Amino acid sequence: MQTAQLEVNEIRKDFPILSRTINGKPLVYFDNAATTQKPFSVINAISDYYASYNANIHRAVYQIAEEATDAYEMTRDKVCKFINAHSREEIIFTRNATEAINLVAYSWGRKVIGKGDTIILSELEHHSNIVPWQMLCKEKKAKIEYLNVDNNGNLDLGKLESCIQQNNVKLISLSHMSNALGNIIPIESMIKYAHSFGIPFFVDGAQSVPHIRTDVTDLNCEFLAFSGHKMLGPTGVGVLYAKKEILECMNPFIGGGDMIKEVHKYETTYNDLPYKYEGGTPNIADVIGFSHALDYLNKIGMDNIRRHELDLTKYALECLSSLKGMKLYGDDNLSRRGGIISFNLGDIHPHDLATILNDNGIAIRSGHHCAQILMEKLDVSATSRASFYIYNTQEEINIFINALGKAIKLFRL
Ligand code: ALA
Repeated sequence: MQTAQLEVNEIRKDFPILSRTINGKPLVYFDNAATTQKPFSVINAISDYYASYNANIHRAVYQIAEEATDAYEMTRDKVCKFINAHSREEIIFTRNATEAINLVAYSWGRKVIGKGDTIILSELEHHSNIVPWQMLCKEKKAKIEYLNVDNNGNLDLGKLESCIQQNNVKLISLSHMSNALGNIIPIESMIKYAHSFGIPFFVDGAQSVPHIRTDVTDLNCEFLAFSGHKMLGPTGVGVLYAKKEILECMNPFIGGGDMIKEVHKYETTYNDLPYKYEGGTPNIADVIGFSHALDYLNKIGMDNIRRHELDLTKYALECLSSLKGMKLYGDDNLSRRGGIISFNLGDIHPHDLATILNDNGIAIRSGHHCAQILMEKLDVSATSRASFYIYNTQEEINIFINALGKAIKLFRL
């Protein structure tokens, strides 16, 4: 992996929010696993659309409608290239990764999953990669089997073989990177293994695609979901990648305008891919904004982003582990982690800790991180979570450690 040091000080100038102060202190934004900040290029692209060529897409022949259609469709081409899909027909815009998973559970799942079938998930999953499958399985009288994790959140891969042999497994759906712990799952080998039994594989890439180079042609997964807002883009834009032959066989998710070819009184024929899955006026402005987020990430380079986040994570873990009362969660092996650190400090409740950090200008997430099954497994109700991105620095980690030191004193740990 050829990597270059990020010019973080230059990068920071592109993000207006980073010059804000909170409680008189510079904002230290460490909640990037929840959503990332947006550069000027993304913000400006959205207002430029509304100011200069706001029109609906795919419908009209006048100039601004064509400009809007071109800009929207150009984003699809960029996404296709970004994840190295075979064709733009395999890229469906949704509201977020959650909607992409629900789309597959609804349109593919209701066709393929039947009574007694099994879907394999893991105890690491975000609620978005659990609840849609539970809803499907309840309706179809199918079942879910969970791959267990150990106390560091590492998957017990031994169970996979027996689970496949003992059940009629129709799908394996796993997040590539845990949103709660940052653990990275060996999906490359797991996809190959699943395929050796003819089982399709869904990758929840909400936390991985923004941080790790993702190549769906290499991975050969059937499905991949991710969200634009976790990778510098606006909220309200998600992506479903699915293999073309699968998308062709699925039923539509949302019925309405744009997803049809012809509508008659009692019958409708559906539009070609990818439009068949994009009923109604889409989120045009934000899809266009997302295109500029992809440009920004491409300019920096995904391998450089990964390197930067590993450096920050290594430094933060070293500093955190020297603090009194610190309990760190997640994989001990740095190369199997992303830039997410979950921890508890003595018996300070994570919400209290997050409040103290906020007093110092620092934004972290506290709570169950939409991963209650994992929290139960770790025997905690909540953790504090710091998560990094391209604009974060070692100096910010020092400010964070300093603030944690104040909390230690305040709570007399
Ligand atoms: N999935 C987002 C998170 O982990 C919201 O915070």
